[in-house]
Amino acid sequence: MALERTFSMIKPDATRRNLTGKITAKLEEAGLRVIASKRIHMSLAQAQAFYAVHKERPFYGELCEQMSAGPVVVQVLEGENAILKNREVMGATNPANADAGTIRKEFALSIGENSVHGSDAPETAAEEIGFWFSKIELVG
Ligand code: RTP
Ligand code: MG
Repeated sequence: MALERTFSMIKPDATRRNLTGKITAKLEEAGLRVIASKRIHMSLAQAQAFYAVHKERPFYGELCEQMSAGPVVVQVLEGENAILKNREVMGATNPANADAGTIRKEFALSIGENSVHGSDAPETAAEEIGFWFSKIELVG
């Protein structure tokens, strides 16, 4: 299979606890390569725009507040089957349901403060990468 790219974000609950390196190591150990990375503190408006797909969901307000409450690390990951592979390393949305060894099992605090985000399909991956990165920032 050809190399695929996906978007990943280390969320404020994880940057707050200084887990950027540990989480990135798990991604790299799974065979994913970080081809772009930056630490940002998004505004509430940016969080609302990024998560617009969830705007009708009951957790939308809380999610946007949490995502803009502290720094995040946005990354682009490259590898074979990167989208699915990243979802596997992340584990289930709710850490209580996440498999042993996954990022969320090891680090997540709750279903909301679950340490990482990862794109769920090729279309959303392209959209989310384009939301935070310009083409010249991707160094594969
Ligand atoms: P993500 O998009 O962040 O990679 O996570 P996901 O696909 O596993 O979860 P999704 O259903 O897309 O939800 C996006 C994020 O919203 C928060 N959430 N809170 N309180 C709740 O019931 C609830 N459900 C979801 C989580 O932070 C989740 O990652
Ligand atoms: Mg999702």
